[in-house]
Amino acid sequence: MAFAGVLKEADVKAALDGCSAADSFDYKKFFKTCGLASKSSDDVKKAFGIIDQDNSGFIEEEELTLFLQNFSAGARALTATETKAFLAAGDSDGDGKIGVDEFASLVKA
Ligand SMILES: [Ca+2]
Repeated sequence: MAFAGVLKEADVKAALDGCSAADSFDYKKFFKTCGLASKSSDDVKKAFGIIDQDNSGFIEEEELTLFLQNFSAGARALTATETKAFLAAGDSDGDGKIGVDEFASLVKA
């Protein structure tokens, strides 16, 4: 997985299992369960870089939809409802995407 070396595989599996049903994704629970919430800000930045697949410096809506697949290639895509809720929770300056500081706040929420 893309987070090997940062997160424990069993924790990631537990986090993914916890949101396997459509519309059950809860970012607070996910970040806590996978272990990212208790990582250093360097590790959180590293995670941001993985999720920002096109290296634009922002996590856009399309990248948020595929969020779970960064943790496991076989994971489901987020539903439109989940993606919108996730974006709304993170996008504090209202530009429609999530920057690294916004991401760090989400992870530590
Ligand atoms: Ca991006």
